[in-house]
Amino acid sequence: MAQISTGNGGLVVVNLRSPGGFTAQVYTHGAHLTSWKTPSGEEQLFLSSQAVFSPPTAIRGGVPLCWPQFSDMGPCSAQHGFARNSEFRVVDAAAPDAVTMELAGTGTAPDFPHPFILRCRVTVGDGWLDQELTAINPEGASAPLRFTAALHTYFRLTHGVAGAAVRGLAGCAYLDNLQARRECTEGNEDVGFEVGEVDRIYCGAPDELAVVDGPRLLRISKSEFPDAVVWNPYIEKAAKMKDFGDDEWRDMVCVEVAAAGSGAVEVAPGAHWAGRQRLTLE
Ligand code: TA6
Repeated sequence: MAQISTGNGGLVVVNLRSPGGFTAQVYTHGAHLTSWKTPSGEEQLFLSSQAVFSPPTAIRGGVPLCWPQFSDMGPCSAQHGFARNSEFRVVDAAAPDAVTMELAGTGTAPDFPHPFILRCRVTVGDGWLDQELTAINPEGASAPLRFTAALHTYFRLTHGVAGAAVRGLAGCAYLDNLQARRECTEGNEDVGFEVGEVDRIYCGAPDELAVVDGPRLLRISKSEFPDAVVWNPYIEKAAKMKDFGDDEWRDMVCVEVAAAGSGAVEVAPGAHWAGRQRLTLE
């Protein structure tokens, strides 16, 4: 059985442990994965020291769920949709190393008038972590369920941004959010973060990527998420975010498996879609 306890801000958190002692924490607020640690306690995810644990505010760091839209790529008024601001319910915590949480909609939301069931399952293993997002269009729904999405992962850098890169994107087309989403092509095998904000949606990105953190490598494997978003806010953007320390841009990078630039996912009534990421420590 996974252990349920009271976390930051008095919020409910589910504590997972792998057979070899790796741990993870998932809050029911936003089904938000906030921590993934090695047996010796080394944190792999970035969580801002200024993060707010007060719903409906989204927690800054860990893995916010962007659904039913990534950024402004959908009908919702809220950037990244409403899943990360919503209270999920635990539907399966029978195993010590995994939890499934669920959010159901009846189609009454003004900017998303569709019934849906959204599930997030996190499993922590010895040296790896799996996260699966499943969107169900209920039987009898009158229309397809259409959404964009991302697992907006904040990775913690232990050797600073100067020694960091995202590897595996050479030749991939991307939309540059800093140039009105102008379409570009990545010329480097390693995307670095030393000269300014990076905010790019790589379309049709390879399913195998890696975060370089000095001598460390953290591998990302994705399925059913065709795209990958890479973001580091750098100095100016960091200073503008109230729930983010001015210098914290040096300690993190976001690599977000996404269904965004390649277009929306469409699920027929009675069907479902499931996107996954596996994070593996080298
Ligand atoms: O990660 C890509 C991005 O869309 C950036 O443009 C930046 O806005 C970031 O998400 C954080 O968004 P948030 O709404 O969490 O402040």
